[in-house]
Amino acid sequence: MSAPAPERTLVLVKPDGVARGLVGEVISRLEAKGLRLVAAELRTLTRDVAEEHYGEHRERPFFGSLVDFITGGPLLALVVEGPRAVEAFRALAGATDPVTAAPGTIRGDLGLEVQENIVHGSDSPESAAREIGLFFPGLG
Ligand code: RTP
Ligand code: MG
Repeated sequence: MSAPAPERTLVLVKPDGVARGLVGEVISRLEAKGLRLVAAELRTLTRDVAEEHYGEHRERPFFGSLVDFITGGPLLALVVEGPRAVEAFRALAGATDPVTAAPGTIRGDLGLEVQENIVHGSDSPESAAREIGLFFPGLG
């Protein structure tokens, strides 16, 4: 049986992760897993981009706070590639709430706050295509 075709996902090291100096830790974990970096850029999001990125949560009570947080400082945007990269990175990241995320995951090992949960990873190949287009419009 042949290996699945490589897939891409958008990973963000959120502003809390950058401020805490966890960029190297996150990149080490995904590279050790076998995922490969395709693009990387440190940037501070505009509210327009943040609201589009998290548009699915527009009606949620935490939306305003989430946009404040994600635009509140520089984040590291990464495009990562590998077999089943979307699922592979979500498994590395762990559950949304770091308190209940499994030990061994990025959130489970490194976080305590549901909003400041260090990383984002696209939740499906369709989301990945949309998010990569938003963050890196020049990418193939
Ligand atoms: P992400 O999109 O950032 O990868 O996280 P996720 O799929 O695990 O979780 P999602 O439900 O998409 O939530 C997006 C981000 O919103 C913040 N959040 N805050 N205050 C709250 O109850 C709450 N719930 C979610 C987190 O930063 C979460 O990652
Ligand atoms: Mg999500």
